[in-house]
Amino acid sequence: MTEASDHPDFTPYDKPAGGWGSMRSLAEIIPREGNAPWVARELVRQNKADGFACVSCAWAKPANAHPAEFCENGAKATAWELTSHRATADFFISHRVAELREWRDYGLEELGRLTTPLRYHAATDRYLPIPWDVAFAEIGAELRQLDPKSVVFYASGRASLETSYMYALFARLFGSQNLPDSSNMCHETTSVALKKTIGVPVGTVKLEDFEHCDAILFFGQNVGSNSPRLLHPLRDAVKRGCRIVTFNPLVERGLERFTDPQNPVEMLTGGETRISCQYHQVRAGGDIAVLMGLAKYLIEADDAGRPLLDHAFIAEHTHGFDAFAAAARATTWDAIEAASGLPRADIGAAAEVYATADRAILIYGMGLTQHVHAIENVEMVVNLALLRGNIGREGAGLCPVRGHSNVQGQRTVGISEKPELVPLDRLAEQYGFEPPREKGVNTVEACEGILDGSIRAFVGLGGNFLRAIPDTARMEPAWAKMKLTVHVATKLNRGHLVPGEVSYILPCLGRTEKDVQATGPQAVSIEDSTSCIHGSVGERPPASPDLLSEPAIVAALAKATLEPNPKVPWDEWVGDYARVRDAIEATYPDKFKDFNARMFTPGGFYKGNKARQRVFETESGKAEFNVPAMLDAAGFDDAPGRFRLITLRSNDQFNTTVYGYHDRFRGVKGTRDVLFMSPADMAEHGYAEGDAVVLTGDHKDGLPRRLEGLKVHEYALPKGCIAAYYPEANVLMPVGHHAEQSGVPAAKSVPVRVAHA
Ligand SMILES: Nc1nc2c(c(=O)[nH]1)N[C@H]1C(S)=C(S)[C@@H](COP(=O)(O)OP(=O)(O)OC[C@H]3O[C@@H](n4cnc5c(=O)[nH]c(N)nc54)[C@H](O)[C@@H]3O)O[C@H]1N2
Ligand SMILES: Nc1nc2c(c(=O)[nH]1)N[C@H]1C(S)=C(S)[C@@H](COP(=O)(O)OP(=O)(O)OC[C@H]3O[C@@H](n4cnc5c(=O)[nH]c(N)nc54)[C@H](O)[C@@H]3O)O[C@H]1N2
Ligand SMILES: [Mo]
Repeated sequence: MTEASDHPDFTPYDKPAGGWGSMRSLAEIIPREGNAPWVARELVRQNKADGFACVSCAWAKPANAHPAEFCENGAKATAWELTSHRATADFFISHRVAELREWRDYGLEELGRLTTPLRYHAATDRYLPIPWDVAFAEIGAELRQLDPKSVVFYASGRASLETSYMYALFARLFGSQNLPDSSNMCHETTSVALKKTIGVPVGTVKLEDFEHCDAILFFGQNVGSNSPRLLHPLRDAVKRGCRIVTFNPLVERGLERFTDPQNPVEMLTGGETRISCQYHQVRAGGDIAVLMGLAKYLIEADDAGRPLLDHAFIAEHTHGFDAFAAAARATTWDAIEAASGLPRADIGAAAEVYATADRAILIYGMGLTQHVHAIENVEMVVNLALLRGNIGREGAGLCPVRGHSNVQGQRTVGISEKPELVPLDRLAEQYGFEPPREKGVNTVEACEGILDGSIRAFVGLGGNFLRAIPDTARMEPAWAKMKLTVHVATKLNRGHLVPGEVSYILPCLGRTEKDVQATGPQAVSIEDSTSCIHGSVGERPPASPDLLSEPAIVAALAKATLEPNPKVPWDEWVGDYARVRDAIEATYPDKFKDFNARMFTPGGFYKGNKARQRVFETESGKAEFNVPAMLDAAGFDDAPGRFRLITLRSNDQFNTTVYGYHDRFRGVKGTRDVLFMSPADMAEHGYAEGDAVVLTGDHKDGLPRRLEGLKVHEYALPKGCIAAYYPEANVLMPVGHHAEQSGVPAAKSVPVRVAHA
């Protein structure tokens, strides 16, 4: 295991992603959680039709699974959940919360699984054990005294469809639409932009499309660390002759080279597949310009008589082409080069790959969604796809790579602050109540409400909200003023350590664990990034006899808070999750037809996607071209001494969960206190490798923000762009610095200044 070290090691990693490196990494992970024998056994069940759905990312799970259908990071997530370490009642009795607040994220979660419900005891500054029934009764009593509009019901994207449906219903029966989700920090940009442009809030590709595409354009998604199982279809596509072009400020190893750890020949011969045929280090926030350049190239070549546009598709299925084409023609290459940081020739070379591909897939991640002008980023991806009819046919389409394993599914079953996305009339009829109709708060609005005192209580279904949000140092004191905080969680994290006036931690089963209820062992379900729904069965004995399942906790909270409603059979639902699935099917008959019968279909069952059929349910009834009002997504001007800070995930973390201190592909071992800076910026600003620096915020709101303790590390980045790890860098991100329209915090270009410490 790699712990933090006073003598960190920076040796550039010269090996491909996958391969022996990932095997060695696995050999490190399993012993570190003290759980060797059964983790290995469980890993074989991961992502299989009769097994459990990985708790890490949301990438698709194939029908014909590999013998080992998991990746290094999925294995870490499983080992993390199945750890033999325990955060026991005795531990909490002997540690003050103020003391634990000094620990790093890594140390807190390394304590292991929570074992018993806890209530904060202010007089001794400790979390102390409490019986479940007392916890539920007290929380219910607190909630009943609060205005429902002042309570936030957050969900991190991991809880199952069954739990999520019950949770959203609980919030609405209580009278609150305040249902922000981790996707508010993530792919909400996708949900807003795709809904507006193609009529569905999700991507259009399925796994089999990767067998037919001729080109893939990759924007701001780090496949090697964050969705490594996607490397298999990518490698197979490249072997078939598919060409991949990548746009990313950092050279990410998984996008460069890959060795398939499941392939004995590649493993033994050291064979590797070069993933990207072109790799363009775009400036952070430069993608609108890149995409405009690609579009301009195609449109002008087509104008000149080379037939590159799919005019039949454009005429039949799209709206707004003329205005967009005019804008692309009018945009100068000088402006495109300045905003993207890339030479015209490079953009032309990429355009040629796209132009000569009969079918292309466009993949993107947080590098596009977390900017002030993130919506324009995604709209530009759509524009480019529409130009060549790359939506709604085999081997082509849009592929936003989602984060948490069920983040897309939570939105599907009603966790949303936006009333128009939820069938409220049907819920009203099904459960005989009048649901709230006004918009609830999203993540950023919840932060604003906590800052101004209008939000009085926070209930969290998983996650680490207070650590994942922007402006963490500003948020913590305001957070502590809330009346009530309740966290349903598997492990202790920093968010729990800033208690409100009354605070509870409710420990739950993980997805890998056996969940036995009145009718016997239960299964749950999740939706992957490609809209396929999978059943999942846990088999390990629970980490503690005192844990409850997430559905049981949600039902008990609801019963303690709400008047009884004969139409909402909480107990029956907890006794048999199949009855929750019946209820989901009744609310969403199109998407979940025969839910119980189909949930274990190998490869998942497909929820369906109209855009894939070229039915675009937009305002105009057609797919929409959009003209961006700017070329730079950053949302602030360049100024002398102002940098664009990219906040990054290492290869050894899952969001705020830090597994260790080894960012293998970036060659960083033993530390996370790193500021990645280009050699050109180091020379210009007078920094040497290892120099200690202070970062300060440089946002137009003028509020003071500061991060100390980082050391400069030379790294290939475009000039003016620097990078540091999330969540440590979140103190520098203003709450007000978020995507317009989607509200996603703009974590991929934060305006900051750097100084010697
Ligand atoms: N192991 C592991 N797996 C995970 C997670 C994890 O933390 N660990 N998190 C999960 C979650 S919730 C999510 S949302 C996903 C996140 O997965 P990704 O979408 O891959 O998110 P990031 O790693 O934050 O950043 C993606 C990439 O964007 C690049 N980038 C930054 N700025 C720009 C830009 O302006 N333009 C372009 N083109 N690129 C840019 C960065 O260099 C980085 O390579 O992964 C999920 N899977
Ligand atoms: N600067 C910056 N900030 C970011 C990002 C970024 O790229 N840069 N990315 C954003 C993104 S994409 C996301 S999705 C958010 C992540 O925000 P969250 O989803 O809120 O955070 P996580 O770190 O995934 O949550 C980890 C915690 O979840 C709990 N947990 C784990 N498994 C379970 C379970 O099965 N049940 C329950 N009830 N709890 C469980 C554990 O207690 C663990 O401590 O962060 C966002 N913040
Ligand atoms: Mo995410």
